[in-house]
Amino acid sequence: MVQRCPEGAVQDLSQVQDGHLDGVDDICSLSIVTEAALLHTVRVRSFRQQIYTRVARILISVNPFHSLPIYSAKYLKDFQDAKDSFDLQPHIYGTGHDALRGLAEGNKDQAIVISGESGAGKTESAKFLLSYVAECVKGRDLHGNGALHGLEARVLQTNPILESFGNAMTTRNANSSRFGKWLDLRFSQALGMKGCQITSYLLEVTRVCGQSEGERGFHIFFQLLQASNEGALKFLGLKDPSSYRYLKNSVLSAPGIDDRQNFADLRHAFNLLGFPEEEQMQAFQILAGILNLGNLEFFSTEDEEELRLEGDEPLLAAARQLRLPLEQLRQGLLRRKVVTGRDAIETYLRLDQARAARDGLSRMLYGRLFDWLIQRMNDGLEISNGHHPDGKEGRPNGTAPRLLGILDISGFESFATNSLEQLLINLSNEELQLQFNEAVFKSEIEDCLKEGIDLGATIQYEDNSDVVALIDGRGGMLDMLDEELAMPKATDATFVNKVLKAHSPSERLIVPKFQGTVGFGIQHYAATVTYSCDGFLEKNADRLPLETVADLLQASELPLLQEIGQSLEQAQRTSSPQRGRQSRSATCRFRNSLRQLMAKIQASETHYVRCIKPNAQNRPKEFTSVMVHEQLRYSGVLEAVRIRKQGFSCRMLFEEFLLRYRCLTLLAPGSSDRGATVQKLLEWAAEKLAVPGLRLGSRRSLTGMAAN
Ligand code: AOV
Ligand code: MG
Repeated sequence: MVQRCPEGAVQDLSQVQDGHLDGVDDICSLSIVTEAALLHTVRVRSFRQQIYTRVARILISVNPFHSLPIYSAKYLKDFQDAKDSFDLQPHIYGTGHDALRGLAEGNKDQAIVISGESGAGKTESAKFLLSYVAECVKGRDLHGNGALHGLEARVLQTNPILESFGNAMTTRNANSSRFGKWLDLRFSQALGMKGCQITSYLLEVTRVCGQSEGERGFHIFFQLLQASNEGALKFLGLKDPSSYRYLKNSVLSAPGIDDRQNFADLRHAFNLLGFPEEEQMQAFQILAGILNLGNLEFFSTEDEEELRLEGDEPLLAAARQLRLPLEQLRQGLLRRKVVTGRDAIETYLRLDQARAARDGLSRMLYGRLFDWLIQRMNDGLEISNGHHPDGKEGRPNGTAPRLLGILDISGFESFATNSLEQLLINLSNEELQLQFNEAVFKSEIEDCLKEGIDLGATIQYEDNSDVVALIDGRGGMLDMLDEELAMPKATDATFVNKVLKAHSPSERLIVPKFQGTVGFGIQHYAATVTYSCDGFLEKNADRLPLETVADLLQASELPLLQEIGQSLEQAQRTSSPQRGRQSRSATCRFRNSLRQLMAKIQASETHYVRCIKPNAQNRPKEFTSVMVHEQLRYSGVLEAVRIRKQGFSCRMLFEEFLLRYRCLTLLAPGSSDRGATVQKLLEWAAEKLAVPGLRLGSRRSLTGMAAN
């Protein structure tokens, strides 16, 4: 759980001054900004159902937990028609407006980074943004008949598919995204939509085989079980959730989630995106196959010489749904080849190995199915070719597509037990926070320094580069985890010992209190999280669940499984042994994709949406000040306000300044040197008008940075 500050720290409303009480649109317009004023403004506004507040170009969004009438066609039109989003109330459509304007005017690609803890409203924000963008650009390259043209409508239909397969109920959020996504929207020069590519990050496949108390498996399983009672899906032979080991401990229904309706929406989306009926059925068969695989149980013969299956029914059902040769599946699950010298002998797996292989196969099938869905959607959303949005290409001749990226990743997480998945999710949140710090704070300080204005100690922000280095730097935790792959005797415990030895003492690394604990704590930017490292090595090695899995899947009668089998075989063939296991490790792949993502964001003009969860119970009209304060603090919003104020937010070129205030030069005659004239004017203003804090930059590219 995120650490909270004491209630008293944010209750001191004596800090809130007159004129602050009415909840301004843009926090930066307050004359004096205190933490209390910021918190108060956000609170007043959220009770007025004004869930959005601006901090310059950062948008704060407080989850209302009930639907609001602020996303109607009227709102859409108002923003579409607006010249400047700042002319209107702060709104997520305003962020969309700014990004589209950036695309239309500038040379840079645009990125919208949405962050916030689990349940804060990131995914909903991403959906509102996407609908806004789709509506704004509809028909621009065609003849603009007022309806959403095919591509824009299809891009919107990726949501029901991604959410059915990638979202699940957690204790934090009934519709929690269990993967991260980056949408790369591509536009022509005339801002007509030309394509969309989805990149996904870290689907939480462990959820397929089991869930923590009070949680649910992926929505799609429950949708399918409901729908398979009737009509076309009866052939799947599915029963109720209690019949399946993988769903037995799941909560059955998620509040606010209508599985039946969502399944209808999924089918509609599949059809609209051009998934043929046979392919849809194959995807459902794979899901049914996974549920049946989960019911396989093994036992050893008394002499422990052999491993057998307890009852053939689940195996028969799994083989039937996956269209796999029965005996090949059975043998694949029970035996493996051991190479000794030149000979290879077949042995039975141990009981625990067989169970791990069964679950590994299920997870792999689900993960590959998800990747395949995204690949198929991307193929169908690619209109023109010749450019792939990998972020490397510039726009040299002005004709290449313009890119707008929208990022919605899993929010910062801290559960009762945290594993490698949480470490990687939290690392991605750390990297984003670092990027935000660099974009907002460092560049501000550097700009001021260039002008010879030393902000000294006035600007302090929580620099998290040391946490990023601890986890992701050279010789950091993840490097060490990869190194363990090459060590024959390595265990999770040896890994933890090495980490503690190499990196402690450190403010960021917390050594476990009890000896023998295989884990450590990390003081993240948002909170301290304790990680249990059991299984880190195995997860990182990312071994194939069965040696024979590529052959087995290619023997299936389902073309989709054959395709997955072929891609597995190809990956095996192309992975070079010289580069070693480390280059294939799960964390290595993740770190590469994270680097690519950060490079894309860095190369873009970035707009930030900071989502705030106002209470832990997901209730409307409840605002827990301590919780909100903490989120405003760790997300850097408080510091962003301060820096804006202290960092001399008003800037003008000498020429502009003199043009605007020419009349004053009559009162305070200047010299031929523009800088000197401006300096004189400022001194005159400071004395006569009692305006404090006007300063001049030494490089004279600015008139100075006039405080407030
Ligand atoms: P998340 O994406 O930030 O969590 P969601 O976007 O799924 O959070 O929001 C959680 C729930 O809050 C939604 O299912 C809605 O019920 C409600 N909600 C969010 N934003 C709005 C809004 N603008 N208007 C009305 N209701 C809203 V996670 O994926 O768990 O990190 O990982
Ligand atoms: Mg989400």
